[in-house]
Amino acid sequence: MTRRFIAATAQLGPIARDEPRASAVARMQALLIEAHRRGAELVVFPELALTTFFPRWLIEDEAELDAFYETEMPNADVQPLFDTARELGVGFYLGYAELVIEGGRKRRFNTSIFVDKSGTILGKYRKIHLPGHPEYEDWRPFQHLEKKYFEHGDLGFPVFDAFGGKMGMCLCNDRRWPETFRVLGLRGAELVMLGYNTPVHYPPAPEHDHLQDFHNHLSMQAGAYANGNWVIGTAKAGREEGCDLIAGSCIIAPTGEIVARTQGFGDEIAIAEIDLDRCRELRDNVFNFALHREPEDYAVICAP
Ligand code: CDT
Repeated sequence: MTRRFIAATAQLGPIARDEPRASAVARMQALLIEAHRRGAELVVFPELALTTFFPRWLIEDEAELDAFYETEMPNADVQPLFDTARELGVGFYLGYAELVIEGGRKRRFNTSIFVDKSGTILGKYRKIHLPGHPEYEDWRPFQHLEKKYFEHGDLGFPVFDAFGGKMGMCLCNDRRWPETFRVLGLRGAELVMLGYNTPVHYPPAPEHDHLQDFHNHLSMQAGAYANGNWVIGTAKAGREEGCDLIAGSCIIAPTGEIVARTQGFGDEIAIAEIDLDRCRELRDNVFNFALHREPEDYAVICAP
């Protein structure tokens, strides 16, 4: 089986608070059709791609909050994206807010799925590194309430087989943690897909605002290089409900080089050919884990 294919990062511009899911889905269908026209067999959409980034607000009304979550996947709103992808034979990664009832209580996760070319959900990931704060903080110009609205993901960092290789997923803040990529790398991931919503303004350390794009690419390029895997990172970008989100969606080779990236802040794709065999350039050499890792000296990393 060939281990070469064309992939696309499918960046979304802002999604308004009152924008129906059908509109977000139609925008993603258009991107997927364009990606397919340019030869792509795999498309990566952003984190929380069906709605606005609602953790920027304190939402006290439970029904209002619940309306941002999906209780089944696919559902009637998202089915058209599944149908188009299956008809065109394109696999995709999609981030969304997930609400499940377990043991009689609501559980909320920041989730991503990977859907193969036949429309089957092959993999699911629930975000592990939840940034922000658990309660309303009135000094902030906008909130980042992921710690209030989501539970810590309970699926670990799973790796699954697709496109002739091993695939992994993570979400946004996870990319800043080397452990994310190393755990996926130790499990053999050759391509890591991730979506992000990253505000330009970081209220606790505004002196870093001008570094947001740099830190975004630094994290993903380091994750690719130090583990010898491809990375596709996709933004929800632009001025969303008055909050500026970075763009810079990209495809990164195992060498750490950005081989494709978006140019603007709106709906846009960038494509590149992925050759999974290129992972060996790193994995057989400088990052040959079996030969060169020294785990007996790393114990502190796993201590709580
Ligand atoms: N969505 C997400 O994880 N965003 C964070 C924002 C910075 S931390 C408040 C990120 O790591 O990009």
